[in-house]
Amino acid sequence: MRGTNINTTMEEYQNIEEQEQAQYSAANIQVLEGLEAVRKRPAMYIGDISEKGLHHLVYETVDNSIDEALAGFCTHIEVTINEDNSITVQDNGRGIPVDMHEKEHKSALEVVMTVLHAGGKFDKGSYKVSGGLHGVGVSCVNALSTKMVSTVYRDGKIYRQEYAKGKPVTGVEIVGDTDIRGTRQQFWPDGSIFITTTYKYDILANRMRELAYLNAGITITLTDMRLDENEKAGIEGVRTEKFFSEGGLRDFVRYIDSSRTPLTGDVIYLNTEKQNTPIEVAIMYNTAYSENLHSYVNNINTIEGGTHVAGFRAALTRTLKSYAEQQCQKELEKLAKNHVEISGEDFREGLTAVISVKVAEPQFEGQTKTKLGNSEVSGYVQQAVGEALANYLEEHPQEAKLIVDKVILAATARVAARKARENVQRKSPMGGGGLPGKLADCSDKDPANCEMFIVEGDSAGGSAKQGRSRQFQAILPIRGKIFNVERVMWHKAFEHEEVNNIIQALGVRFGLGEDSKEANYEKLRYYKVIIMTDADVDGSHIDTLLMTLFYRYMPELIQKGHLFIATPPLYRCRLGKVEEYCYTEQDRLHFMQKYNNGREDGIFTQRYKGLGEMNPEQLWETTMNPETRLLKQVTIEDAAGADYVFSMLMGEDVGPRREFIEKNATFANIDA
Ligand code: 0RA
Repeated sequence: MRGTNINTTMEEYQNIEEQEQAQYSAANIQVLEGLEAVRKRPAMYIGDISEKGLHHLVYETVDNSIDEALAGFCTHIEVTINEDNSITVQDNGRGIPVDMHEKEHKSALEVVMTVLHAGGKFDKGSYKVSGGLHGVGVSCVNALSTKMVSTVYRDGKIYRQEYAKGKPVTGVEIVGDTDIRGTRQQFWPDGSIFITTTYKYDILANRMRELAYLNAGITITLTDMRLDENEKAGIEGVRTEKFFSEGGLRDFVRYIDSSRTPLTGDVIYLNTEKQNTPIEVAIMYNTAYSENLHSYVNNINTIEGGTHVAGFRAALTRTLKSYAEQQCQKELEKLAKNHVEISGEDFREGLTAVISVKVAEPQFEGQTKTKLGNSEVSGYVQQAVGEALANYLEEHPQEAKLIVDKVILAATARVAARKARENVQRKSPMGGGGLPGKLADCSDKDPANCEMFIVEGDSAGGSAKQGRSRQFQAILPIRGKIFNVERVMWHKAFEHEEVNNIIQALGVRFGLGEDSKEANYEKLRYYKVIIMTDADVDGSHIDTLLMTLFYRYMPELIQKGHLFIATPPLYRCRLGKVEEYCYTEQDRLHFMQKYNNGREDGIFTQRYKGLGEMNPEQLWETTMNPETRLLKQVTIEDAAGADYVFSMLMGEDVGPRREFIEKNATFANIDA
């Protein structure tokens, strides 16, 4: 799904400054591959053709401007979602060169826009470090757009070229004079290629925010011109946000942790370079229990980690351990007496950290190509973090003591957790303890065919049991609110009956940190795990609690795409012979508009307050039948964003939580 796009060699990287001075010319661009391939197999180039791929078009375009900024020539990037769902990205860089390309006999602009991989990154004279996820270049964006217009402001002139499906429909024309510099790209994604062409403001905003934190000093603005979309978000008129960070990753960890209580006063921060590899790290300890480690290589979120993360972990463990051995001997002796040994993960409980490295020739590995493979980077990061952390501990003895105490507590709790978990596992399916009594299992035994609904409440559970297909749908009713994983140490989970039932029914153990290997995902008994709750505030709260539980304790269940949320309807609307289920307030208004000139009267509206109000047939028809239902898949596209949201939703502060739920509610405010 992800590729590399850093094609400068290390040697070139070391000479950036000289290169910046080297006169770039069109001859530097090499030609590799045609664009027809992109339209034929779009997924190969941009990952997929869903909403995700659609948004990647923007990232790819913005990355080119980020590169120009990293090269030192651009300070502002403006991203606009236009009223017709086209996207405009404009920067104040040098402008893409428009001179003639020697080999191609075309302008450099045209080559960049119409030839795959001709981004100026294969050439000797230019420097590229920002990474589009696929690194395929803006020509891919062009190929996948019905129309694209490039405008270059350079040398007092405005140059313009227009394309359709990647092919030029005009030459590079001079269309006016200007006293600004920069590049403006506008594209209209091809609806015959993408499943959807409607951009989501929040998805773009999260990535632009992330880019602003990762590249301190660059101003990125995001503007949404679509009045109807803005209105849905409760915003009148044009929506616009400015993302700018002076503190870089320091600000990023503060943002991620804004709903958590800091353990120590300030952020531990380093921004350095080892062997010409820029390394930036920000670390903050909080009083909670989860580990939130976010890592980036060339602005790409390395979800699977890699050598830079390994180096970070090694430095953290080694430095804190050696500090504790020197300064906290008494405490360590006490631990040893109780047969508790500190392990790596204990150093990371309540840790929020962001690591960002820029690697000249990154090797990406792993299932999703988001794992850094370059072995040399591990040592660089370990050295940089080790030095900075040792200095910090030396200079902040009080904070150091707080951190060591927390590590000791974590180790003690972990040993307790193991005992508690071993108790549970003895009762697990593989341990011969059988399935939970509350589970109504399905008859098919092939996990690939099977689904398990986690249903809130016994009455809804009853309807679901009657309405389901016994063959492939299992029902696990749970009662009331399950516990909040953000606020307890993780072994406490095993004291909860509902949590134990879920573990036993799924057949998968929880795995965390070093224990994550123990999470035996190959034993998963259902490939679809579907959370089904009432379409109201309580229901969405339970959704969140369950999602957090899986996010923290079974992250691979989400990463592998097994977790879903069911969408029950809010209303059944009938007028004469037409009858429709409405899943949102908008659906209902739409029904009124379509069949009754927007009038509420003469329409029969049944409002469902909960799943329990539907009879089993209705529940099957609207929410459970794979032919007609709407399932939302839970994904972790944006792990830092998810961390922020989960800690905010689960944290002690009620205000932001209420605000978020109200803002993001898809349910009508029927019980407010
Ligand atoms: C290579 C050389 C030069 C500019 C760029 C790339 C460039 C590309 C993009 C893509 C989006 N915005 C951009 N801004 C600049 C110019 C070299 C020169 O002027 O000497």
